[in-house]
Amino acid sequence: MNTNKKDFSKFLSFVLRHQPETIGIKLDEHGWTDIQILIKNARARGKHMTLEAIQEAVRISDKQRFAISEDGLRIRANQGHSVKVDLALPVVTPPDILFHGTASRFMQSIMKEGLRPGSRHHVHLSATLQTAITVGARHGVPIVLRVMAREMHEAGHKFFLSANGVWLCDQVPPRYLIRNHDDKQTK
Ligand code: HQG
Repeated sequence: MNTNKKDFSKFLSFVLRHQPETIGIKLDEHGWTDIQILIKNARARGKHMTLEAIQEAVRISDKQRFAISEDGLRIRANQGHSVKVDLALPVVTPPDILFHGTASRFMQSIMKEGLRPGSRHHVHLSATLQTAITVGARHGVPIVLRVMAREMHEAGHKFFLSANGVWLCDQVPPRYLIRNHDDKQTK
């Protein structure tokens, strides 16, 4: 993706996940916003935007970050929000193991407190080791944790699966976390 397209996608993430008010748009309770109002308000604030550019950003997003409603009129981010929205995601039984990629400097705190959502709504977990390594590398030297998802599920923790395949849960207590030691072999 070229820099312009990346910036455009980051801008969409910013207003659809974190600060819709900066361009005067509102998200409904499920995170949707009207595409024409988004375009109009972005333009009024000097951010050039067209329907075609939005449709392309949705289509080429490497992680399928956005969804357009079936009627084509609204858009939302599939996950990653800090603003309060209810994505109305189904509760799903997780696989036995999920992965969480983080950075080595967070490990001490994570092994003490468990995984916390921080500024986001949920803790984000990956289905594959490789994805977790990529997520962790965003923060520094990547470390991968194995999450005993099935055991958590059996103990009553809820798991949700976003439309773009990210596993979400409220928190992960430390007893369900195991350091994965194969990180380097898969690179
Ligand atoms: C860490 C990207 C200290 C956590 C990715 C992570 C993902 C703790 C950081 C999505 C902690 C939060 C989310 C504790 C958790 N003490 N640190 N107790 N508990 N942490 O970016 O999971 O490109 O909010 O390990 O692909 O890295 O945005 O979450 O390192 O799916 O679409 O606190 O963001 O997708 O960082 O990434 P983030 P994340 P997008």
